[in-house]
Amino acid sequence: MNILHRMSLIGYFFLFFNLLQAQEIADPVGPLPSQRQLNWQEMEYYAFIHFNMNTFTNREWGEGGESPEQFNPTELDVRQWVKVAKEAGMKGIIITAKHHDGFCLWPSETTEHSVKNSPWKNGEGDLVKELAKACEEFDLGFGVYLSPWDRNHAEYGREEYVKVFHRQLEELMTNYGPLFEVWFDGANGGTGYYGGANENRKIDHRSYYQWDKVYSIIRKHQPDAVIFGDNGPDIRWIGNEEGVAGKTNWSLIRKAEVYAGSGKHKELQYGHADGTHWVPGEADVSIRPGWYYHPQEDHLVKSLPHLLDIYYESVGRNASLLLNIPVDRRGLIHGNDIKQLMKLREKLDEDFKNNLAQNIEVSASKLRNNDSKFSAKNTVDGNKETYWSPGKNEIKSSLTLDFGKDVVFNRFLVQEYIPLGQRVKSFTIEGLVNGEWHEIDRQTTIGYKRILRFDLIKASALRLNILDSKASPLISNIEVYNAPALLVAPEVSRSKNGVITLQVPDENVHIYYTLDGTEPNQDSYRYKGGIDGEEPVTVKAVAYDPLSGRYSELRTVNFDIPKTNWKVISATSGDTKEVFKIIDEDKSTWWASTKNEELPQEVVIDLGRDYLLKGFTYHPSQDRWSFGTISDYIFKVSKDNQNWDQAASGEFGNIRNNPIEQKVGFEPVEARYIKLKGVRSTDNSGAISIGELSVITVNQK
Ligand code: FUL
Repeated sequence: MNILHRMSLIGYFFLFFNLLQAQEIADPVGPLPSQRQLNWQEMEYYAFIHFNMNTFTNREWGEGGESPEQFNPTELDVRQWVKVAKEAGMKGIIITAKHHDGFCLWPSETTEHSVKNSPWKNGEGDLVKELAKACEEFDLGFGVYLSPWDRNHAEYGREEYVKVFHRQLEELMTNYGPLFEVWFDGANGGTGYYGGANENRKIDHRSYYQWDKVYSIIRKHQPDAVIFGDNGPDIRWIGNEEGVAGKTNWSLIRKAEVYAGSGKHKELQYGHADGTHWVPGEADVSIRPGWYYHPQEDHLVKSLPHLLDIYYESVGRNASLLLNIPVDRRGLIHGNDIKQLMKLREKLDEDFKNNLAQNIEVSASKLRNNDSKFSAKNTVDGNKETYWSPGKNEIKSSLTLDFGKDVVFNRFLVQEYIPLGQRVKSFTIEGLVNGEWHEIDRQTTIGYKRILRFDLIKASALRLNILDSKASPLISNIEVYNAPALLVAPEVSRSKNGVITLQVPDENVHIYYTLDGTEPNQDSYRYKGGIDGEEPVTVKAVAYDPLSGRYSELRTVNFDIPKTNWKVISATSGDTKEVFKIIDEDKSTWWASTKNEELPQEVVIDLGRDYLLKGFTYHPSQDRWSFGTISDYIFKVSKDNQNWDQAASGEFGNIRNNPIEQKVGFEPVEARYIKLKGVRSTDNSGAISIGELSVITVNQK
């Protein structure tokens, strides 16, 4: 045998060996995703729109006895919704075609409770159709939410309604083009109008709706649509309505154990490593406190830092993000929501602008290093179909990205090749700093996508160490970024004993402030900890990023006298142990008098000594479930808690729709005691409630 011959035999042997190994590496580790689940997974971020009867009744759950006459948007423009979603970088829209109150946004043949009997477009409109068309025009996916629970339908709870439900589904599946998702809610059965019966109807969620039939209708007409339900079949609920997935997040669940009503919400958040089915998580959350539009929440649209956390804790944790935007009564997305959506888009574009790992040198600790099919290079080639694998039975393994020079970064994005299953159980990343490896982060699962945020690190190389995995890890993509600091105006607060605190979400930025009314900059005081706020003072503060030289917007807060010596000395009813919350300088806490009492109800506060007062402020509770917001008031003052003078009385105009802080001025008067009397409230709870009560002294603006 000549040398050439021998070489080729060895070559064949290796080729054969490689093929065999390739075969085994690529052996799936089940359960596996379906093609429709894989397609959906890449959408990552899309919009929920809650717009329906509740928009007009200012409710979250209508009871079903509403009249179609009440549905009457005046400026409805679905193209506005679609343009906003598109600009925000979302990939689709899911609309509440029917919510629990049973009102249909399309002219269903199954019921009179729909747009066809509403004044909107004289009953000729079909909102589902309009939106489907607009989504098509702007190349967005389109999906529908169809509530199984129907508090309007007379037959709900009986056999007949299930047929109606199936027919409604059939209408939606056949008349509105291709859908990417069909959404079924877990809330089911209870009290309702039910055609006038007004009673409580219970059903067995698992059997009543005949889910097999439901799924077969969808599969028949919309084979590419994924079906969302608490436990799937295609996508699962993430177990909370805050938009947060677990740090450990398996796309698998033991389906028989978690279902609507099983109460295993936490498990939905994490999934099960040994799950029996591939059912990845979708994180749903509203940009406001409510799912539906309420004018009283116009000032409560989530902040940029909050939205950013939601993104990183959903998309960054192997879930998709379904962000709800409530459309208002005009039929438009409100300007406040648009502003926040665009801020989020801008920040995400900034964070993921320059991938430092693109096409750089990558090497792997294990054998498959130079094998093109499983090469380490595949993780930075921008091709999701290629991946690195260390080889069969190779679990503990690592991959090194060599930047060739010192590079600064604070984001690490990694993806598994999920068509062959989710495998990684634990991993770390390290940075090579001055020739030594430093651990940056230690986590558990990866899945479709994992994004880690950490403090800026300057390193010449980055190492991914897989510590444990179900089988050989298959890593398809790695990206590394240097996200600029999050620059938002500092939050300014004062404690009851007069210490002022300034806060920003990003630790890498500096805070500068002034107390003399001038605009702060780098030459002003740098915030290092509590500021003495014993006297009335105006704080102006900015955040500053020393790396980019940029400033945030300015925050100005006026503080009047501190409440250090204040005491609530009486309240006509309510929990006296809780009443201190009205002067605790914390606007998120609140107190209410006893429900179902006669109004007025009042509170009396001792300011500790005489002050020259010229007004007061009433901050209503911001709690979504609060009651007793005062609409009509009387404000009295006294020097001795015996003889009282009325300083002001009147109405807090529009406080029901816009529950922001109310400021009332009056003729200056010296007093030590103040009394707020709630004469009427915005509801008929028979109570008054207060978030925070403050005074305005003569020295303050
Ligand atoms: C919940 C529903 O009951 C809410 O009204 C809302 O539609 C939300 C998305 O799902 O369970």
